[in-house]
Amino acid sequence: MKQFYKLITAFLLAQTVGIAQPYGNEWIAFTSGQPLSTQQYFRIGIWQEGVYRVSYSDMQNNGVPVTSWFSPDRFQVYANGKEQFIHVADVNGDNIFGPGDYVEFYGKGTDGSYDRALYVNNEDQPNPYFSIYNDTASYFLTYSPFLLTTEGCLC
Ligand SMILES: [Ca+2]
Repeated sequence: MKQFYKLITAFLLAQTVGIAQPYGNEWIAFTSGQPLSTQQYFRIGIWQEGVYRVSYSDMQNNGVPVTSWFSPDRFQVYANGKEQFIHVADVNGDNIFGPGDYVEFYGKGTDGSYDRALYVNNEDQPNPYFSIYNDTASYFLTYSPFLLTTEGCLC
């Protein structure tokens, strides 16, 4: 009977450890206990290094609900699970994200860092600076329902 309890305990511990593993989507804003995010995320494919500008009209033409995304200090851009530094230009200074305003961020395409895990020996990777699967990195534009500080924390 002791063996049975040990087996059950080991099984429960294994499940607890399995649940505690990160999924890699911790950067997505979920409400506790809800399967869907509370925020909308719009993917921007980036394949070349540079500074990118996403204007009000770009957003409007691609289905971003800019009429409800009106506060310039709530935009966020994520890449590889990390929030990126952005510049939000409120051209007319009315503190409303509207026509003529834009969001800028630095972006670059993929490199071989995610491919590295596929090789037993790192030196077997053909080129560490390029992915053999995809040259386009995914950046995600979102709008926080909360007011953000300059450090990106929720207030
Ligand atoms: Ca404005």
